[in-house]
Amino acid sequence: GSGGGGASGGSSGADVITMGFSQVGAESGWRTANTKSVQDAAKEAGITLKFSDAQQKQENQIKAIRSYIQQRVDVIAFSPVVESGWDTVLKEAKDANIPVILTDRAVDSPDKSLYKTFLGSDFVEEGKKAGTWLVEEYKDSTDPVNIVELQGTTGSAPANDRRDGFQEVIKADPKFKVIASQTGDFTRAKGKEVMEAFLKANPDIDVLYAHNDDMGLGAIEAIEGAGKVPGQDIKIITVDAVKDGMQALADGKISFIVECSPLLGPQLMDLAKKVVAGEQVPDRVVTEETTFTQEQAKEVLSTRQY
Ligand code: GYE
Repeated sequence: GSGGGGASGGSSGADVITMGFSQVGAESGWRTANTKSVQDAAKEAGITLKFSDAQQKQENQIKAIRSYIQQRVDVIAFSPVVESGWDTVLKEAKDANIPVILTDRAVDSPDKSLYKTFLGSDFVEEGKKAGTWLVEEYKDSTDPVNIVELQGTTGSAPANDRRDGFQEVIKADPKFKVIASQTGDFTRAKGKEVMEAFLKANPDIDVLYAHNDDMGLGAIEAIEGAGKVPGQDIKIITVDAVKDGMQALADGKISFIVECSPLLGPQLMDLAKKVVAGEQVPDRVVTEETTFTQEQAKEVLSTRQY
């Protein structure tokens, strides 16, 4: 595929497609499952994958994208670690006639012509689902509900949107108070560390809202370390529904999980083939997702793929 002189990124007809993929990192169980999905799907689709891991750093992603442009891959796909600051490099790809597909996370570039499509979850919707569960859970109580929030990576689409969606739902009732909110960078280690600080500063926490399972799992260690019972003394809501999260949910330590599917690989490869062939694709492809209670987690745990 690469090296040819065709109008769109150098691919011509029957050639094998080469995709340059810049992954965020390996920060969570979700990310590990997402990487595997992309790699497996590329193999399955006969697409040559050039893969790089940016270790949660935007500068590394920009470098990777520039190198894919230089190598004249047929299509670039990436999961932008943060929303802002992509216009320049996306313009470079566009000028080189290499189509770009956003996967998993969005960018805030006003110029939508800088990428072909965006495949991934509706993170605002996920935040709303988390808030809706909470409102229902406390519907019979008038006491204040003290919430602490472990946010995802600062400036990332899922952190911004999961915060906003949740706020939008809980703000209707002033009894819900977010008493502390800080980033845990989507990792277990940071989730634990920040939760320890939350527990020291706030003796009366009712609920933890963690933007992903991994931070919630780290926080569980902190809660247990402080002599409290996760799921009882402190109710925990998380997002993702990876295996370890679902296990903690089935065990009663997590109270509710909003699903976010990392299995984007097959759809990504389909979109890539169409984009390289010059076919029209929808500018937004939203992943289908559900939610899980403790009972539901027990039922589906054994069949969970990731
Ligand atoms: O929820 C989190 C990961 O961007 C949807 O990134 C993804 C998020 C996911 O680190 O676990």
